[in-house]
Amino acid sequence: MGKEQKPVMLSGIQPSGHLCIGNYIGALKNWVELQDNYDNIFLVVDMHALTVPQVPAELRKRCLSFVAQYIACGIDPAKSTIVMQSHVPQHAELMWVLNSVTYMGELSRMTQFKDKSQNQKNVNIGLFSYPVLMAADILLYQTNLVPVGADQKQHLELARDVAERFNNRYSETFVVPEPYIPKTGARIMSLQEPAKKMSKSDDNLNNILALLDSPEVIVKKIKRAVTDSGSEVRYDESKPGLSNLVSMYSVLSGESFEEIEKRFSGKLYGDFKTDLADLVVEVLRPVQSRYNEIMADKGYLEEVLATGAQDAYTRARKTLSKVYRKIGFVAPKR
Ligand code: ATP
Ligand code: LTN
Repeated sequence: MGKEQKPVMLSGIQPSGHLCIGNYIGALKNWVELQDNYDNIFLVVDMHALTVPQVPAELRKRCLSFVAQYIACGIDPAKSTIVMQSHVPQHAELMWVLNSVTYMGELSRMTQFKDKSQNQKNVNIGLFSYPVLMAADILLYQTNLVPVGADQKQHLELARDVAERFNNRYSETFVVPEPYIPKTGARIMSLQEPAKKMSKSDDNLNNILALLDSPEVIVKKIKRAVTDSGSEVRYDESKPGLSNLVSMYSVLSGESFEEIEKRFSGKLYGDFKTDLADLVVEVLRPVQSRYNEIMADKGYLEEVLATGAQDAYTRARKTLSKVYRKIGFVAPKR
């Protein structure tokens, strides 16, 4: 089957903080596993990252580092188009059109907006309209499948609603995308505060396992991870700290909860944590060594991004021209 005949899969991550095991389990790992069956676009959404404060020089470095980490995790530029969002101006252009088919009420209900705007004196408009830009990212490429963690489900529903509304108002234009949310690991929790989600921008680095953490740091963080009272290693929703570690173990080893319970029956939390740390270190070892190789060759990264931008630009232009025609804009004479 030619690349163009496969259904389109698209996803993206904001270049903020440190890519972490939550991002890997909830998103990146699934991108890699699904990439052979789809026509793929993976974005580094630098424009979304502007909605929270950034130091320009650090943002620039982080954007390239994220591209290298995508590839190091197994995204193959020969099979997948890797795109820096700001390299394709149609994302912002389509967003503007979609702003006019999105309601204030819908955006006010987004839990990510409520969380991120909480306790802030001046909330920027970008934070509010963030899901409209995400809808534009998805709809621009006629995406069929969007693999994300559970926290993005609501944003994806909005993208579907906006697509359907546009299609109803102006006739069939956009594919209505489906989410892909993994059964286990869709919401990896913080190591120290298991009631909240692990987030790559968390100021407390003890809450996250970063993909680039050294083996020593990983061992230390897992050893210190909050577990609940008791001694039996098992998945139990009333024990969020332990269950979070069991979920991580399950996804990374491919073993079911029952198999893990059997394997650690009669053993202590400490034994389980030691094995989990070994597992995480082994999963991340090849990722880190590939990452170091890729980062040593900046020319390669630039080439991947140039190819990605070119491919994405051509596709994005096609959708945007169609949108402009449907809404009644006059086409420029070429
Ligand atoms: P930030 O703290 O910078 O807002 P984040 O860690 O929440 O970042 P995003 O850029 O919002 O990460 O998300 C990137 C992808 O990783 C999304 O698909 C998201 O659903 C997924 N993801 C984020 N955190 C987790 C988590 N704790 N468990 C599973 N998936 C996650
Ligand atoms: N909002 C997403 C990142 C994102 C995204 C996308 C995910 C931006 N555009 C398109 C999937 C498809 C987040 O994870 N915070």
